[in-house]
Amino acid sequence: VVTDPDQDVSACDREPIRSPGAIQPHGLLLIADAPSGRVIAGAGAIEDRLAAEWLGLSLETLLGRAVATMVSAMPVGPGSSISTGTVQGMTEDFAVTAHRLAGDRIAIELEPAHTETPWGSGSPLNWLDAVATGFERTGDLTMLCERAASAFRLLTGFDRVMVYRFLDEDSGQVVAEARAAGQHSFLNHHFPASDIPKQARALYVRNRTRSIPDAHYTPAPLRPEGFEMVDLSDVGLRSVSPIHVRYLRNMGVAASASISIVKDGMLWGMIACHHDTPRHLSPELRAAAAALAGNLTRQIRAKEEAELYRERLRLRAAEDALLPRLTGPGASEPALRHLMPDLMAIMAATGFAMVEGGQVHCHGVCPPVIGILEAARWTATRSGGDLFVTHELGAVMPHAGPLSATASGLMALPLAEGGLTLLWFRAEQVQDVEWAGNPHKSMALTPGEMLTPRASFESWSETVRGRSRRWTLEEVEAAHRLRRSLHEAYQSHRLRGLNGAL
Ligand code: BLA
Repeated sequence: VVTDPDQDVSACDREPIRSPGAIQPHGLLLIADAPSGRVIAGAGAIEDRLAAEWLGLSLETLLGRAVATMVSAMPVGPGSSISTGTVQGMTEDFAVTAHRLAGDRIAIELEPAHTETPWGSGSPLNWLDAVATGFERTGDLTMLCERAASAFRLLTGFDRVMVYRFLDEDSGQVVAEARAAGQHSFLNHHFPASDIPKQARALYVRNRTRSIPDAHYTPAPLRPEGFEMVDLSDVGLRSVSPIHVRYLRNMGVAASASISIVKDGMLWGMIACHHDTPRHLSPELRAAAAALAGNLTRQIRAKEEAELYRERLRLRAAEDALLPRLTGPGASEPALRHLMPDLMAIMAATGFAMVEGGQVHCHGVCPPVIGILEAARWTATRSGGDLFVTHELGAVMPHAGPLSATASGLMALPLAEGGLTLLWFRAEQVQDVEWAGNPHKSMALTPGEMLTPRASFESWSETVRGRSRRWTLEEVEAAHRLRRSLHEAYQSHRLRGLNGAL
């Protein structure tokens, strides 16, 4: 469906975002030669906002002694950055940030300094501390993310603030949201990996905040000619990929800001902020946002670990309750059938089946009987009588096509002793989202618009076709334990009545 070569999503990973040769015009950029301290290039309305003459002048002349001294004392080597306070422009104050570039050059960013903060004249540290304590007190990951969305909305003042979490294969989902009255919701929406391409994700690990104050801006090119290829990776004013700008405009977003959530060196997610009118995240707020994201990450880790632990306990408790009924005295095939809802629930499956010889008993949403029989036969051969687990049956089992919608995920437990197979099914993830009430349905897709949340969902749907949510390690372990218990029950002939063949 993609006809415009600009919009070929596979090309997204090749978009040269590090050296766009231009900046966003809300600020000014100066590039100086470190040994001489002289300005050799620049971008933005320098003549109107800082100094009529600037090219070839020294940083000291243009920005004053204090800034020049701090810049000359910066650690050598690309990648180091330093905030050097504010300087007075012709009609406004600028916050100044310096970055070391390759080739013994220095980039100086000047951004509007004014800012409103939720701590007012109080201390940012106290404010951040109070919010972090609030994070700590939340009961689980969902509540933590909801609280984070509210806190970041309070901090940034943006109209819509979302916690965007990366999932399988770098696709993502909005897992929490705080928004102003009248803003539509993106909660639970899924997006494909290409919406935040690989090189952008890598850059957001290195630079933890990204501000795009006006999606309708005109890029300000680096001048004079010859500086187009300068690497602006660390420069916050860096001009934005035209494709992403179009995406924001198509979404009706005038300003966007993102804060990275980096866990163990990996991008866990992002706080994505939208505003209906132009809005800048000042350097002061960006620093606070990055600090808050650090606190959030620590709490995410704590909640994830607690959740894993709870999940283990839940599975163990459910098994403990189920096993005596499955294998204890009086266990029989009708009893087993009676327990099908519990067996399905314990694995968070969408369907469950018991196959015994040519007989099939089903619970929940299952594929047609003939498909179930085929899956039971095929998995038993394939796994050599062991547990078989997949989250994309269509990719491993021949002719599994018709099973895909209801059984993309399959966990098959053959109990050779009884000629009995237990099968847990998980529906295709797209199907899952549809059942939950597809949130993307409400988003209109205008003909020709390939970059909208609705189009993103289409593209996400295509990439996850035939896949279910993955089975967790804990669930697979629980299935192994179940297998051992049932096996022991067979050995001691407690389940004799279960199958005529025994
Ligand atoms: C960057 N894409 C981004 C960013 C976000 C998203 C948050 C960070 C920059 C910013 O804050 O705006 C994606 N934003 C989303 C998503 C939601 C959201 C999913 O609010 C959900 C609600 N983007 C595309 C396609 C391409 C693409 C098809 O949709 C292919 C070229 C590219 N996105 C793209 C690029 C960047 C980006 C190149 C980097 C922009 C930059 O930092 O210069």
